[in-house]
Amino acid sequence: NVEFSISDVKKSAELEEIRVLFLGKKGYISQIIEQMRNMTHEEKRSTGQLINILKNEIEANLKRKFLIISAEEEEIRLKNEKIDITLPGRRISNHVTKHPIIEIINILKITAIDLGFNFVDGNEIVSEFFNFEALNIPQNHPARQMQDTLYIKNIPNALLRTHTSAVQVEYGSLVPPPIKIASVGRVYRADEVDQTHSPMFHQIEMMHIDKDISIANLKYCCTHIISSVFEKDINDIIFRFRTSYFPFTEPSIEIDIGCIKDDENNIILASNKNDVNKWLELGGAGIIHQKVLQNMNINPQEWSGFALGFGIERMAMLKKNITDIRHLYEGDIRLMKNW
Ligand code: FA5
Repeated sequence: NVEFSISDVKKSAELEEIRVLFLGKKGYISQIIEQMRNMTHEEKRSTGQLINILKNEIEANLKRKFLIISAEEEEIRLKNEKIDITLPGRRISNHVTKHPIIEIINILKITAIDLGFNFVDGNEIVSEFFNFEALNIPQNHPARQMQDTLYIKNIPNALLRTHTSAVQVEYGSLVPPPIKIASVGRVYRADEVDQTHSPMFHQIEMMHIDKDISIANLKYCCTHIISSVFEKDINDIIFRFRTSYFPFTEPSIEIDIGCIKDDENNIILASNKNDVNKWLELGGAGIIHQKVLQNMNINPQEWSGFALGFGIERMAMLKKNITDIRHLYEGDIRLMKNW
């Protein structure tokens, strides 16, 4: 009878029910023991032996069955938990993209390396000498005034570089020509903050000093960079070279990108010259001034060079249709969405 009911069992929980039914406090075995109260000494002895055998037998059967059932149950559980590695993956998030500034910097790095420039690092805290004097910016120049430049308190002559041009003169005074270097980094100015101006922004600087460097080399370099950054044929981008003035280059030019500014102040790249109603200044450049070459101990009779400095935020804004430079620093995840 016992064996019959145990062999029918399918679940380990049912086995426990059977155990309680036979071996539990109020189970069959206990009931038999209860009835033994009225037996003679001899009867008690023989019945007790039988009960022990029966009890052991039941326990052994339960155990055997439990081992079989639990193995089966384990197999079913593993089968259900099996992972189907052929299922397609779940898309995690399309918010995980590069910050627009990093994206532009990466393009600039690849492009500059393609053009044969080597990247060098510069410090963000520099001496007045490398930020200004070595670049032929005299003491009384407007850029030297306190409202434009952030000086380091208590350290005489130390300031936060106002442009990456500080890197090139320092490098040029350490390494003899030919020199072909580029540098990317943060620069700081006590500028009035507006849609296109931030007190901290990024620049890329490129400097090429060699025999017979001319403005043609500079123009080629500028157009190649603009074309790479906006991922367009240069003929499909409206831009202009405009004569300008920098104390450290002569002649000096600035590069403007033709844009359309709409009623809501959005600034977007123009694809037709006639649509341009706003020229956005991207950067400055020029043929390195003789005095600056001399400051780097380079003989202007023998060597010539060009230098350029582009604003990276402006490129990011135009490429990604970001209407306000401040959006680039707000840490709003929507800035990265779908880019
Ligand atoms: C310079 O900083 C020169 N050092 C560039 C240069 C290098 C000229 C080598 C000649 C030879 P400028 O101050 O114009 O020039 O700044 C260069 C670019 O930085 C600007 O065209 C603009 O794109 C960007 N820029 C300037 N000020 C800000 C600002 N406050 N916020 C964001 N971008 C700025």
